[in-house]
Amino acid sequence: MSRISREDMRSLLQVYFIAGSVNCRRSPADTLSAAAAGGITLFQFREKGAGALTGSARLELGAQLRHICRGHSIPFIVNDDLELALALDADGVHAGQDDLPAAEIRQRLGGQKIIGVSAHNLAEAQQAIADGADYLGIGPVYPTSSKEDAEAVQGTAVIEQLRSSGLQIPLVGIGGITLDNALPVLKAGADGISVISAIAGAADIAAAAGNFRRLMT
Ligand code: 3NM
Repeated sequence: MSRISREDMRSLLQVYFIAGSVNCRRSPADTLSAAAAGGITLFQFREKGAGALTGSARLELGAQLRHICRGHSIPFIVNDDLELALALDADGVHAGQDDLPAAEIRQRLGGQKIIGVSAHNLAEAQQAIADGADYLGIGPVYPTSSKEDAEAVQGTAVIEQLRSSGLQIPLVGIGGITLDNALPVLKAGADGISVISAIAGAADIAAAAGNFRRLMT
């Protein structure tokens, strides 16, 4: 099987929802089901932070969320943990700069799975592309309280810089993105937005996801 095309990847990145149990006010399954019904295009299981599940509880939650994604034909990406991704037969892995290099993940996961990498500057972006990343996550665009070790806020500057340098890899902006501040991220050259709290923390999760989706059309 061959790698996902850039155009297919761009479509999937439009409304990229990330969550783990610590981000959800309702159960993670209810949260993801509502977000999927509302129109998210990609999901990442990110079980991190104080109180995050470990061991078999983490595996069981992952399997439950993977099942929900399958029911909605939404690809299921696992944050950081290659072994968990393999155990769940995830559709891909997202790696930070401190995680396994994309080249190693590609070798273990095979050619057809999706690999995303967080990048904060041109050098990291170029390395990730050389290593075989399918998309890059660029952030934090705005201040965020969802990631304890987030780097300095950079606005849309890095996205603009990567695009003006001629990079054509699919990109998603992340960090503090809401309905009110999402448009500049797209204008800067991102193919989509990635959010935790603007969907997981919304009073009406399906409506929030639907509103992001409408912004993309
Ligand atoms: N990664 P929210 S910011 C998971 O900068 C994550 O790479 C970031 O959550 C990065 O939408 C972030 O609630 C948290 O701000 C995004």
